Amino acid sequence: MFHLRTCAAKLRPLTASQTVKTFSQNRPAAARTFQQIRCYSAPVAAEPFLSGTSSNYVEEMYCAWLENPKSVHKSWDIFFRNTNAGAPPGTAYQSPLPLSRGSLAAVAHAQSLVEAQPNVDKLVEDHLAVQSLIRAYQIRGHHVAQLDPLGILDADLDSSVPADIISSTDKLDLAVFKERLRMLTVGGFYGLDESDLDKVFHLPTTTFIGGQESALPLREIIRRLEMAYCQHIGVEFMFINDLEQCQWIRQKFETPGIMQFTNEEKRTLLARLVRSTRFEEFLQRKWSSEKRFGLEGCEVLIPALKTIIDKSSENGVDYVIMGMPHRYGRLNVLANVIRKELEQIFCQFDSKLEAADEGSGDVKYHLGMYHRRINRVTDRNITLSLVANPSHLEAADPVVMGKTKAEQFYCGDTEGKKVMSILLHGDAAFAGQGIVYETFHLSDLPSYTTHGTVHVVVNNQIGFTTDPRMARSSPYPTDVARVVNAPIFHVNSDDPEAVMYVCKVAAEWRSTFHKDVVVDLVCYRRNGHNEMDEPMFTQPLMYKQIRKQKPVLQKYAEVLVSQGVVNQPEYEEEISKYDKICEEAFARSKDEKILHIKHWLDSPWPGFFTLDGQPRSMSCPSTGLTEDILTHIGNVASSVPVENFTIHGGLSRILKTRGEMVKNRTVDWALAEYMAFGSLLKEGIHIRLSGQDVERGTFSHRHHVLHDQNVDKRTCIPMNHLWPNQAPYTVCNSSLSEYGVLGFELGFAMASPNALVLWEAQFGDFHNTAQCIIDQFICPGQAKWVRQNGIVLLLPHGMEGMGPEHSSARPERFLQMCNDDPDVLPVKSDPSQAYCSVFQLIIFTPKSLLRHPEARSSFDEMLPGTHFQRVIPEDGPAAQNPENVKRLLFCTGKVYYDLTRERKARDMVGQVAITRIEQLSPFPFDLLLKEVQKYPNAELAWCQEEHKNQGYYDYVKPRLRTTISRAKPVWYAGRDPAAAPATGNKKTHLTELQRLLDTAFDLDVFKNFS
Ligand SMILES: Cc1ncc(C[n+]2csc(CCOP(=O)(O)OP(=O)(O)O)c2C)c(N)n1
Ligand SMILES: [Mg+2]
Repeated sequence: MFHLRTCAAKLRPLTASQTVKTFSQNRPAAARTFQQIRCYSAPVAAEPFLSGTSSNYVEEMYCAWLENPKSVHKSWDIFFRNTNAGAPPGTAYQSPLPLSRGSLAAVAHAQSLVEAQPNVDKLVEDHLAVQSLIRAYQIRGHHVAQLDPLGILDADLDSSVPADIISSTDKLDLAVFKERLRMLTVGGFYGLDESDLDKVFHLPTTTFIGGQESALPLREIIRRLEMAYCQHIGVEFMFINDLEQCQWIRQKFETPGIMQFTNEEKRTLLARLVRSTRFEEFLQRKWSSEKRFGLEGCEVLIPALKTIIDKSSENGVDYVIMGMPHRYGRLNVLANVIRKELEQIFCQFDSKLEAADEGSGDVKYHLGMYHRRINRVTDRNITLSLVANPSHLEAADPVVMGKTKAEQFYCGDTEGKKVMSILLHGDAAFAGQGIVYETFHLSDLPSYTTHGTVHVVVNNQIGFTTDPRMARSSPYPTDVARVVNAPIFHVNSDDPEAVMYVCKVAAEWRSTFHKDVVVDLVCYRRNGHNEMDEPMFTQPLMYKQIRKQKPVLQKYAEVLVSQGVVNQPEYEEEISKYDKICEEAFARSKDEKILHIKHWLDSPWPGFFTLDGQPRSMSCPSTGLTEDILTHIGNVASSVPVENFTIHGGLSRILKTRGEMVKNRTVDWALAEYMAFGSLLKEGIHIRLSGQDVERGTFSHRHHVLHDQNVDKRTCIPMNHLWPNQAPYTVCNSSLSEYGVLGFELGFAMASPNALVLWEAQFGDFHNTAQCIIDQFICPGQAKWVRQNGIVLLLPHGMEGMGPEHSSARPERFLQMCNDDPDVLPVKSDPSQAYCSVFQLIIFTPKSLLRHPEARSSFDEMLPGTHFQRVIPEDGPAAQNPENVKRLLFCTGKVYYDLTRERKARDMVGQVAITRIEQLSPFPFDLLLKEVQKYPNAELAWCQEEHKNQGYYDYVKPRLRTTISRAKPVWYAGRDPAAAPATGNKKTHLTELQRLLDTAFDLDVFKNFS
């Protein structure tokens, strides 16, 4: 708009013939875009009709006049001639003139021109009014579209008709229509009146209602606008700030007769509705007292999804990843969209079915699915995957996106032409859950985009028992999608053809612009929240109407029969054919005695598992690297591996220090991370590190992305310059989201077992805004869905006097989720025998230790033959004379450095041994037993800097006691219990620290308790 206004303001007076020549040389024949060269010098403010939306229209007229002065109305011709003849700005037609704008002479001159052409004013105003009217329909027509199949609630929660639309909610009632027209015209919003209805108006290029016509009578303009925008489809798109995209949508919805279906398409639609409807009826007949969260009231969802998939397949997509809640017909989607064998679904209703897999398993409507088949409409292969999900509505959204991104990444689909996602939402959840917003904000970020998701909202106008008028503040449940400029197509789901049409357009939009799009299926929920629930308690009027509502299948069948597209026997035959399919599958389902959850995997990892479903390898190979490799990675990490690249002076110093460390054969944490990543990349393992500010590192220690100080956006990732055939390294700063981004990375990690996907929290405590992903997916995912996931969480943790925030990554919570039994000593001490849900996934990373001079390792500790050490035993003087040791302190993390400093200061290196536990879960019972046995005269104490009710104590103590068969007490040296993770007062922090060190080294302190 700004652009057009500016252009219009620059129109310069030229004679028509002069300008036509220049103009036609400067633009392609068909294009009707405005060329800057044609400039009209009047400032916008001087021509009131050039303000707002009218400038488009005047510009149109001017273009037409330049090409052929006779092509416009005589009044326009005169107006432009007056202008070009030198009528001062604002005086060519204006009446009355703002005195402040021109000289009295100019006013007099203009007045004479206007008087010479008395109809000009009216004509210009009328054309502008018509243009405004067209635009009003495009912007607000959806507010009067007939979207609610029940006809009782307005989909936008507002029953008023926008003031600038000449529509009536009862469009067939001419009297109402006339009254509305009168209200808008008499005295008028538009200055039009009834006599104008038969006048012919030129149409601007911003509308397609004309089809082949460039002008139409006003009556027909209104009728066509009503057809396009106020029937069963409400199109919300005018907030999109891209002209091409707006034109594309206008063309799809305004072109007369564009919504046509062949008889074949209608029959396919009917057949799909038959399947959708009869599937639910079949379940209802067989298991009338079971919850199934059926689709009744939105049966059109199945043909809608199939249309999106057909159309996308036609456009080259061969893998569709879907996410949906447990609700509205998930089983139906599995059966009729993904095409899971019906007997596999039906057998799950059998309460005697035995579970074959370890773990908890999950209810049938949470399980995922992966299926490759031929798309019958396009005859192309298509893979469909429905991601398993928890009850937590919308939680699967970012997971689906992440998986989609990974599948695109691994098949080189850089533009999302082959792999796409479809997300289903409920109206209440879409509006209410913040994760929806977080996920939308990932949609256009370079390292997170999946190049467009098709969102389908099952808008049954209720959330459990809550009326939408109490559940959201936005007009539509879909308003959240506006933040990413996604077009939103609201559609009345009792009009199946309208639904199919918007789904087709949505799929085309995605394949044309590779951006998100929303289909809002305005429907109803025939039953209660589930099939057992009584909806009349809370929605009496709505449900009175629903009881009267004819099912959509019946309605559509009647329409097609009346059109002669099918006849009644054909329709009935279609029904009995599908019923028979269901019955036969039901008979077969009785043979299923065992439920294998692994048959419900959404992301199979071919080759990773044995036929029994066990991972092929659980050994922990040596992690050592040769000196050459260590040196090579170290050298790359301390250099800028591209030419003519200027880095910041401070960074040069950091890299120089790294280089010196490499010469001295030592590593700090950042360099060690480089070594770890670099060596995996060498082995062909893709690594993706994502999170807030991970490229540099929150603590400015990492610097995996170098920035040229002279060229905007020129960056270098040295890690990608290690070896010619290495795997790619992806490191990406994320949006400021934890829930969304962790979910996304979890989804990314689902796609392949041969990748290392890491998510780093800015500070460890921020993980709790992503708690749902941890509690519902990471921890129980394997138990519920037999689905492994290799995601790694890096959580900066440590008590450093920074206050209650930023101190604790809450290790106690992760440990509480682990399922190794504190009271059972594993029979074999091999860690691979221990089964744990959050197995080696959570790493509590350091902050101050990143720069601690003692937190360094030598290359020697990383050479071939070295392994990850689950426990680092005491190796100082205490270990030389273990009988003399009075106390064996166990600890983990950074408190070790405080303990060793204090021990040295107190000259107790021979009396107190300190053993570090590096892997808390699975608990290293075997190694700790050896440690305890080594120091027969030592008291045992656990030391931690976290408060007593936090940290590791509650986890470690019972396990240590089991290790030693409860032969001795395990004492505690640490802070008292507290509600906050840390004090905000620096002095208190230091006092607390000193107290815990005093306890740790006071050899008499526990005497009174024994
Ligand atoms: C995060 C979350 N909060 C609460 C619930 C409980 N719950 C289950 S369904 C439902 C209503 C959902 O309404 P809507 O999104 O409109 O979907 P519908 O049930 O109407 O299909 C609620 C609140 C849940 N499953 N997830
Ligand atoms: Mg709902």
